[in-house]
Amino acid sequence: MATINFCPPLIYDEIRPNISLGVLSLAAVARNCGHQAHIRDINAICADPGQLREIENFAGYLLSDHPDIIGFSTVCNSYPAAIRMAIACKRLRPDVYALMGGPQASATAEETLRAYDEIDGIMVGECETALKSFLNEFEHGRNWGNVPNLVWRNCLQLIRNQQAPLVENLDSLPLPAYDLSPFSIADTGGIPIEAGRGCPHRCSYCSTSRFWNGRIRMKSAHKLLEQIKALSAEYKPNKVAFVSDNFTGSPDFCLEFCRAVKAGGVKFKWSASACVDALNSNLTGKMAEAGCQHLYVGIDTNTAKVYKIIGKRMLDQAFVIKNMANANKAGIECTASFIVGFPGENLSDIRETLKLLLDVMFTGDRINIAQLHILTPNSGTPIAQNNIHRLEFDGFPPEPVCRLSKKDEAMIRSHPDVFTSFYTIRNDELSKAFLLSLCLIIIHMQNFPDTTLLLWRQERMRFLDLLLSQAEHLENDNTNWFMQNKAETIAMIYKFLQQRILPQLDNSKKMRKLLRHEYIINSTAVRLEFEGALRSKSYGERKRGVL
Ligand code: B12
Ligand code: SF4
Repeated sequence: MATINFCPPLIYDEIRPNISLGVLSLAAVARNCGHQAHIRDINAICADPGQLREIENFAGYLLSDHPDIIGFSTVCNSYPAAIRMAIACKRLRPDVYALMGGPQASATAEETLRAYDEIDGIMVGECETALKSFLNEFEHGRNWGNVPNLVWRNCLQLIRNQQAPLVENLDSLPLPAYDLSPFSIADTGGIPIEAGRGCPHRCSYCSTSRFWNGRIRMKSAHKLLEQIKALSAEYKPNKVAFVSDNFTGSPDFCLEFCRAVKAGGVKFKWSASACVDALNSNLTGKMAEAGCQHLYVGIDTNTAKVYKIIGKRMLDQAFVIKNMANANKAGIECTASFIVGFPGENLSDIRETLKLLLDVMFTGDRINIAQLHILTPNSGTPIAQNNIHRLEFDGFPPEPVCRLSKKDEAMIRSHPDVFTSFYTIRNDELSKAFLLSLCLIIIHMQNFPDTTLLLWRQERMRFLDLLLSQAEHLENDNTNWFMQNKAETIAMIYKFLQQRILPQLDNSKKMRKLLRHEYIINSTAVRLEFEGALRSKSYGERKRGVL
């Protein structure tokens, strides 16, 4: 019997219930084959995010119970930390096998093994089948050439073994080992259940299609209901967060699932991810009837030029707004995700994206959350490969959620091929500081939802131009707003709205009152997350009090 300790990816922005289904699925596989599996999740034991800067200090914890193998699950933004942890573990216990898997290690397996001798092997792609074989070889013979999906060193040579076929029927996978998670499932607010893997699209910036071999596979409606019933009985919350790349990627599956929920008479609330083009009134109506409350919707952009760069069919702006309104009318709130920073994107493209973003926030009776991200060129994606010579790194991550230490920074600079996603693609017209400032304004402006709505409805393009000019202003400001705390940033947005926008309006008395009111709510409860209590009431309810 082998013992394997799994380490989930670090979540930086806050230490929260973090259920990493990938490692729980593998832990279930290991246990079913008679091995011992533990989850060693630093997210669960680290009370102060500042401690993550010296991540090496956690090596003793990761190695507790004396495992034979330490298995790191990796995503792009915590990859330097994962590698540092692996190195620290090897220094403490040179005999432990340091194994890595997950999207980031899979995309950079050879590059990582070449750069870091301490990593013994990387298992790429879907690993339930491969892990069984690895654990078997670990016990009997260690002929690593027999283990599918493994990239490993044979003397000094790197060997990439063939990959096992994808699991044909996801229903056949064991239930993830939820019982091993150090987080209480009851605290998650929604039991995370994997609904499927893959997506029918192939967006040029996304690592998914390569990772799951360009296929979409969903569990059957029957299996999902069976798992929901079992998990709800055990863990109580009657909300489910479906985990998959694109829950609506197969509309047939989606309709079948909604039918099965209705026929089964099961009542639970759920959230999922979706593509905006699928959200017709029939589907959204059925999803809402089946209990869907929230959708995470990728919209990305709003110009033909950028759609072409992404490799997606251009969607008409009116169609996107109509589909978002369909979801809202059915009673589903949405988080809509947009991206800026594509190669060749210019200010006028960004203006179009922001126009759509603001329209989407206020489509119907409900308020939607809008996210604006800077493009991260993930390793191995077409967009990263085609722009390899335009990648730049300025010492800051492209998202505020991950704070880099000096050690991380040095690693990223030394190995751009391993840590590509920390780089941005040079844009001759728009600086990264400008794009970051814009993202920051859009994120935090949403703490003033009613003021923003009024400004957008009354002023439209004048408001948009002021937003863009404020981003330019911050671009040239020496304060690093991404390093400020949330209260300081909200105060900055308040000042911007109060001092730069309202004085330009003819009749701003009502707006001033509203802005002040929202600022007070924020100051007493800044700490609320966007998706928290501030937005828990339907927008319609609040709007009636305002307009
Ligand atoms: C749910 C989810 C989240 C949740 C995380 C919840 C959680 N604790 O896991 C939230 C919303 C918080 C989130 C945040 C982010 N996410 Co996310 N997320 C996903 C999503 C949709 C599902 C993850 C999942 O559970 N998959 C199901 C499991 C079964 O698959 P898996 O984890 O890949 O595990 C399999 C293999 O990878 C492998 N494996 C995994 N770990 C290990 C470890 C070992 C030792 C071995 C051998 C094998 C192995 O075996 C598993 C079974 O086959 C994926 C897309 C996807 N379909 O996977 C994106 C995805 C992982 N996210 C991604 C990104 C970019 C992010 C963010 C950086 C976004 C941002 N800008 O902030 C943050 C990073 C947060 C963090 N540090 O973890 C990217 C990662 C790309 C990359 N190259 O690294 C993905 C792939 C989406 C995409 N298409 O680009 N995310
Ligand atoms: S639709 Fe979403 S999950 Fe599918 S390829 Fe595009 S970005 Fe990735």
